[in-house]
Amino acid sequence: MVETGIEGVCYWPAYFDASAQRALVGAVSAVVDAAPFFTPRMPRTGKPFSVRMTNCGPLGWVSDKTSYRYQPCHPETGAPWPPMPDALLALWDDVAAVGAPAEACLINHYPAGARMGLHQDRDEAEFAAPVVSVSLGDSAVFRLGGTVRGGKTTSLRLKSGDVIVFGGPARLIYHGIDRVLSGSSTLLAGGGRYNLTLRRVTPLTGNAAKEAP
Ligand code: MD3
Ligand code: FE
Repeated sequence: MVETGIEGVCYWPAYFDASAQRALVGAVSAVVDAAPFFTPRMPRTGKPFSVRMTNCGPLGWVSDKTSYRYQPCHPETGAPWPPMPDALLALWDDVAAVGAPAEACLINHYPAGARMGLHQDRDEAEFAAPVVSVSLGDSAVFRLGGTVRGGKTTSLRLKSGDVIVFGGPARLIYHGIDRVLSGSSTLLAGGGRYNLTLRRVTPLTGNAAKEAP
């Protein structure tokens, strides 16, 4: 683990080696076969995101003209999200330090040119649990700010196999992806980048609530 100088942000460069990355891509492909990528849209305006999304686990994040929300089924097929791969449950157990499993894994696909503007993640009902991010494929220029919009920001290059955890005071920071560096990895056959984010969505209860950091 590497210190980032930002309280609550833990960074594991190359947490997954090349063979573990290939296994994860296989697991993501199986998820995508069952739950195809959809194009999320901004609430109200309906403007499409440049990032495509799908999910696995009991709950998945979706966004359409109505709202941002978590739901148990795919917005287009109506099928329940596929189960979370064991490797991701094991990652959560290793790095999240909360006594309850991840409930949602959002899979973002960045084709060449896609980006994600600065935002906070606040659609979960539990901010005591961290968000755990895994990067696969092309490297990305990741921007992190503070908990208020308009503050100072720093940037970090996330590479394939990197894991970064946002907990405690960092759980509600502004963050986004400025750009993806096309051709920086050969992991994904079609190029581009995947980002997997593991989250707790519903409130921690019992011992998990008492023991959360
Ligand atoms: C800091 N994803 O899915 S990963 C997102 O690379 C999202 O696709 C980006 O922002 C991506 O919401 C950034 C790093 C990340 C993810 C979630 C966070 C940083 C975070 C939640 C809270 C604070
Ligand atoms: Fe986010």
